[in-house]
Order: sequence, then structure tokens, then C-alpha cells
Amino acid sequence: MFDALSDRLQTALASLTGHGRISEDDVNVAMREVRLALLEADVNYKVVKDFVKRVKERAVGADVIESINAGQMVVKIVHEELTAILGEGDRTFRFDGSPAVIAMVGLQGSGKTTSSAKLARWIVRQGRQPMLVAADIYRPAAIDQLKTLGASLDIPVYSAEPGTRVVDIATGALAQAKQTGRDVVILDTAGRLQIDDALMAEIREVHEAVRPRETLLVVDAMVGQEAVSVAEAFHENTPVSGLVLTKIDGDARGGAALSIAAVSGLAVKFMGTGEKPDEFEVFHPDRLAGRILGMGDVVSLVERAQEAYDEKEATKLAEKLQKNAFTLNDFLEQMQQVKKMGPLGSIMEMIPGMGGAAKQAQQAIDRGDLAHVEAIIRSMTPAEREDPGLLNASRRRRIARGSGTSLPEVNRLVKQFGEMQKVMKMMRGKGGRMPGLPMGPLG
Ligand SMILES: Nc1nc2c(ncn2[C@@H]2O[C@H](COP(=O)(O)OP(=O)(O)OP(=O)(O)O)[C@@H](O)[C@H]2O)c(=O)[nH]1
Ligand SMILES: [Mg+2]
Repeated sequence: MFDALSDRLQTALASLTGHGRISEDDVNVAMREVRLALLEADVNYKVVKDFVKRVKERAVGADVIESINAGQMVVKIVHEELTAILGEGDRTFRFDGSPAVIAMVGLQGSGKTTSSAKLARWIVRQGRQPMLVAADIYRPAAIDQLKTLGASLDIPVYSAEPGTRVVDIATGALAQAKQTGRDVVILDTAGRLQIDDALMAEIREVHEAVRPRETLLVVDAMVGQEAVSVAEAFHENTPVSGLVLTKIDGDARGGAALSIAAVSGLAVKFMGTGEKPDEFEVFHPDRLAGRILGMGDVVSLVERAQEAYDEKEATKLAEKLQKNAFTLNDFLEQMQQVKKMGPLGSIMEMIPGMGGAAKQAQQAIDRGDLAHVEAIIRSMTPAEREDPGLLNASRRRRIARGSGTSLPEVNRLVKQFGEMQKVMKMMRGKGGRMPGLPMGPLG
């Protein structure tokens, strides 16, 4: 699906990979081409505009790490931003519960029945026992289609008399699953030609009755921007929780796949890459971005350079820890590193025993606590940051006021930093591994 786009992106960025330092003009020329390539691939124009703006902002004035050239750096940035638009939204697929109900909804021919069977097969691989439910009440042939698929995959299929209401099929299926020990129930619903009130009402009714863990909207990537509008309409009117993007293997221009999550706010959770039951994947935005950009070698080159750079920083930090010169300033800087690097925050992970701290810091950042820690530390004088021993009661009150936090929060941060230093001192004594850091008002 992405061949043409892929070629154009590579040509546009190839002009950059040659030289050393990069100028704003170079970025502008390359990004003009990238912009055209995306628009021609039918990517939503607002998504394109945002994308180009973000890449430019990051590329001009980016820190180019030694050992790679600026053009390679831009390729890496484009890859990251592509990953970001593809991966918009919460992509977690939830199928816990006994049984967990998964409802598959969507327009006619989008691939609901095929995807239901594919998903059931995937769920078996996760070690659970799914049951397929023919909730298509309009066409007896649809029930047979699902039965055939179920039989070929050795997965039971529940069906009811034609004419039974979808809600009744769903509750009946749930009861049967409980009786027979199936722990995931997949409802394959009927397709409609268009989005109408009756369809939306039916989805909401099913939701009320059996509380699906997921209501997945199946959309056909081949229909282009139309798929994006469908996703938006469903998202506004029903409790849809995510998307299954089918027919990625088709020859459409791919714009829908690229913009659907960013425009609709619904995360793509799975994608269908063919008609066969195993042509189905958990949606990995970074892999798809890699496939689209087709410059995997450059991306991994930059990643390796980045790691080498981080390792050097980690060594510096480890030396500081050895000398007991780790201050609140370093603490703040580390937190920001983790924030910058995202969930894979690597500096802390490279220091033996600090992986747990990286995870705690990440959780704290996800909760938004970092802002408080940052504010507290920034409200301290340089001397206080070097030596928290100076922090008497009146200074702490001043810091709480200055940072817009509270005295208990300041106390907690100071106390936990003190404990952290103690632990470090102890570990230095024993020469052993360091346990996870207690993280300020965060932990
Ligand atoms: N190439 C390709 N074809 C697919 C994919 N997913 C589904 N199809 C095909 O699309 C057609 C429709 O798929 P169905 O699963 O029957 O679609 P549906 O949404 O259940 O259709 P209705 O129940 O009629 O609304 C079938 O011919 C499938 O083989 C995919 O990922 N790639
Ligand atoms: Mg069907």
C-alpha cells in the first residue's frame, strides 16, 4: 500500500543524507517534498501540516550527536514523528474478565467477520479460550461464513435463530460462554451500508447490556479518507474503543492508515494484512513507520549513535555517584532525561540497578508529578540544591510558596532525596548493586 509514498519520502530525504551540518533552507526544501508526498498519498491535510511543522521545529536547531550527520538526524526525526501520528491514542487491547466481551462493529464489507476470526485465533495464541458469536441477524449466509471460519480454526461459534435481537444474542452468548468455560466472547455484528441512527443505537444498546471490554470499529483502509470520516462519526456517537484497520495489503495510497488515528482520536489496535486468518497483526506504529519510510538502516544507525552518546553520559553520572557528588540538580536533570527519552529512558537503565528508578520516574512523569518536583527544585537557591542540609523550616515554607506546591510535598522530596543519598553511600560501601531510587513526592 505504501510503495509510492515510500519512494517519494526516500527521494525527498536522500538529498539531506549527504552533507554535514544542515541549514534551515535544506530542511525547508526536503520538507516541501515530504509534504507533497504525504498529500499525494491522501493523508489528511491537517495531519500533514502539523507533521511538517513538528519535524521542522525539531530538525532546525536539533542537537546533532557526534558521529552522525544532520541529514541522518532528520530521517530519524521524520521516523519518530511518523510513529507518533500512526500511534495516536491508547493502543492497549483489553480482554481481561471472565468472560471479556469484544464487539466488532463497522460498515458492510469492512472485514468484521474475517477480523473476528483472526482476532479469535490471535486470542488463542495469548492462551485464552475465545468463542465467536454470529450476531449478524440479517443474513443467514453470514452465520454460515462465521461457522466455516470457526470450524477451520477449531473455535466454537454461537448463533441464534434469524431475527433474534442483537442484544439478546449477546446476552445469550455470554451465558453460554460462562457455562462452557469460554473466557472471551467475540461478537461479529451485521454491517450496514451507511452510518445511521439505528446502527448507533444498536451499538449503544449492546454496550449497556453486556459491557464489552472493547468495541472495535473495523475500517477498510482501501476506502481512503472515507474511512477517516467513518471513524470520526462512530467515535462521536458510540462507545467505540479502538480500530481494526483492514486491507492494508491493498493498493490504495495509504493516507487513511496514516491519518485515521490522528484525526479520529481512536487508536488503531490491530491491522489486517490479507485475507488469510494469520494475516493479522497487533498494530506497531514504529514498525509501520519503518516500513513506510524504508530507511531502517539510517534509523538504527542514529539509534546506535544515540546509545553510545547516552552511555558516555551514564558513565559521567556513575562517576558522580561514586564521588557522592550527586545533587538535586543532577536529580532534576535525570528526571528530564527520562522525560525526553520517553518510555525507553535509557541513561538510568544503563546504570546497574537503576532500571527500577527509571520506571518509577517514568510513572511519575506519566502522572504529571515531575512538574511539581521540577518546580520545587527550581525554587531552591543554588546553594540549597547543592546542600539540602541548609533547608530549615522557613526556607522550606518559602520554597513551597515559590513553587506553588505544599510544605508536605517539599518535605517529602527532601526526605526522599536524603534517603536516596544514604542508600547510595551504603551501596558504595558494599560495592553492590543499587536498588531503585525513591522518587520524591512521586513514589
Ligand atoms: N486483502 C484483504 N482482504 C480482506 C481483509 N480483511 C477482510 N478482507 C476481505 O474483505 C471481504 C469482506 O470481509 P468480511 O469479513 O466478510 O466483511 P464484513 O465486514 O464481515 O462484511 P459484512 O458482514 O457483509 O458487513 C472478504 O472478501 C474478505 O476476505 C484484509 O485485511 N486484506
Ligand atoms: Mg460479516
